[in-house]
Amino acid sequence: MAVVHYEGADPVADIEEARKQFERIDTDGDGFITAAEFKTALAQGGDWNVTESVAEAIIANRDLDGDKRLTFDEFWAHLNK
Ligand SMILES: [Ca+2]
Ligand SMILES: [Ca+2]
Repeated sequence: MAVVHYEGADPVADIEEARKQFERIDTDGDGFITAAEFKTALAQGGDWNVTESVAEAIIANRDLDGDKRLTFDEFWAHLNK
């Protein structure tokens, strides 16, 4: 299973799956996904081309309150677009 979808490619978003995915990406467990955590998660998913600035751009695209980090709500809102 893919760790992260770039553009809401998942047709059936499941909140339990999303939460597990979020917790896997949030490696320090503080409830926020940072660009660094996101980049690491993508690399673990086999996407080694993602640089920190690409990860930051993806985060910025999903970040609703502009704090450069994703909460679960922001993560989930994006999956459900
Ligand atoms: Ca974190
Ligand atoms: Ca945010």
